[in-house]
Amino acid sequence: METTLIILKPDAVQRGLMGRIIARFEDKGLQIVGAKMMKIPMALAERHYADHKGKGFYDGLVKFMTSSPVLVLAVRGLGAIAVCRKMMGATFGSKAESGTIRGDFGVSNSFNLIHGSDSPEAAAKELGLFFAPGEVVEFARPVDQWVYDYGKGAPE
Ligand code: IDP
Ligand code: MG
Repeated sequence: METTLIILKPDAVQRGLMGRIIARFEDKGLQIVGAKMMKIPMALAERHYADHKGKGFYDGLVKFMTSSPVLVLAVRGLGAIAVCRKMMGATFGSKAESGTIRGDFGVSNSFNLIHGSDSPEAAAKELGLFFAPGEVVEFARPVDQWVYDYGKGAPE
C-alpha cells in the first residue's frame, strides 16, 4: 500500500471541481486518508517545487499555486502513486487524454487542476511538507475486502 500527495490546485477549487475530482479517486477504490484546505505560503510552494527552480515556468507556477486556496489530500491504495498519476493525465491540459482529470476538465498547460507525487521519494517528501504527524489518518475500511483480493493474505 502506498500513500501519495494530491493537491487540487487553485483553478480546481475556484471552478467548483473538488467534489467531482475526489469522487473519481473514491470511485476507483482509493482511500482519502488526509485532507486540508489552505492558502499555500510562498515558502512552502518554493520548497514543494524546488526541483523546477530556474525553469521558465517556475515564477508563474509559484504565483499560481499561492494565489488562492488549494485542497491538499493524502490518497492511499495499492500502487496509489502511479494510479493517481495515470488518472491525472499528461501535464498539459491540451494534451491530456480524455478520461483523465486534466483531459476532461481543462485545456490550459499551466492551470492544470491537480498535482500528484511522481515517485515514492517525492510522496514521502511532499506528505511531510503538507501534513504534520497525525494529520494523515490510517483507518480500516471494511470495503477493502471487496476492493482488493486478499486471497493470498496481502492485497492484490
Ligand atoms: P506534473 O505536474 O505533471 O508533474 P511538472 O513537469 O512537474 O508536471 O510541472 C509542474 C507544474 O508546472 C505543472 O503541473 C504545470 O502546472 C506547470 N508547468 C510545467 N511545465 C509547464 C510549461 O511548460 N508551461 C507552463 N506551466 C508548466
Ligand atoms: Mg511533477
